[in-house]
Amino acid sequence: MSIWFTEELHPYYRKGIRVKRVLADEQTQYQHIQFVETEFFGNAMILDGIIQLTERDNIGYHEMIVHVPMLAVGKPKRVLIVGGGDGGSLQQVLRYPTLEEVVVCELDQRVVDLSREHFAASFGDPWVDPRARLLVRDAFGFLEENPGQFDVIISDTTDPIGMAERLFSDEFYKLLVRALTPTGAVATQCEQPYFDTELIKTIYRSAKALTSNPAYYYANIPTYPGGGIGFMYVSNTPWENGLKTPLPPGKNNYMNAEIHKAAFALPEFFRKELYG
Ligand code: SPD
Repeated sequence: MSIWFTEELHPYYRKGIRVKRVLADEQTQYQHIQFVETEFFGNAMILDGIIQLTERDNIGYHEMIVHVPMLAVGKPKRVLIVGGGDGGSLQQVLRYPTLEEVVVCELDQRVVDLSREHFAASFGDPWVDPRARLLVRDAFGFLEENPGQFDVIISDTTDPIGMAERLFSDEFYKLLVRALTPTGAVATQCEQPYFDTELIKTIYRSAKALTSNPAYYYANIPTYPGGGIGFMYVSNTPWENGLKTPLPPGKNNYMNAEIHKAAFALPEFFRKELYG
């Protein structure tokens, strides 16, 4: 028997992965959570019908969303992850010896619980590290209460649908930047150049009004629409500072010095749209 999971994030585009079996299927107060074992990509988490991560290709996403701002800042001590309940970004943040505390602000406790169960082979259990603090709450209120606190903020979110739409607003970006230390840096999940051009342009305009060195960068992730996803780097500290900083101890599977630099090179149509 063969089961195909088909994702339709956009009405004009579909992609599918072959599933061996369903590991979990729950409706929580916030969303429909599914964990599946796939034929090629290992275990995968699907939220409201959209693939969030798979064991095989999550590493490009998590290494790029985490290390680009962390390396730019240099010696990050306090880090906030918005969303990120699956633990993938947390695992990368914990590699930094200078880190004193990482707060993960995740809305849905079940994302954390089920990820601990089904991603243990990939992520181990990063939650047992004493530097990790889980807050099960909405990030808006937390950001409002914590100005000037974080060296790095990673916005590791779902797509801008339903409740998550606010996480792509100008108001949210203002709160992110306000919660940073003066030389701090933010990286956000910032969608796909082909499918989300207008959204990314709007976010870039917000980022440009708030900081002096924002930039968009990209990673290849086969299970995301278009085979990849982009990130918005938002900071007064240039991202290029990170090119001089060595990677933290531990193994990288996607990012290296060449990828770090090349990720900021954009296809011409999109570079013109974004930067003029
Ligand atoms: N279109 C899919 C975007 C998924 C972004 N969220 C990934 C969460 C991984 N920690």
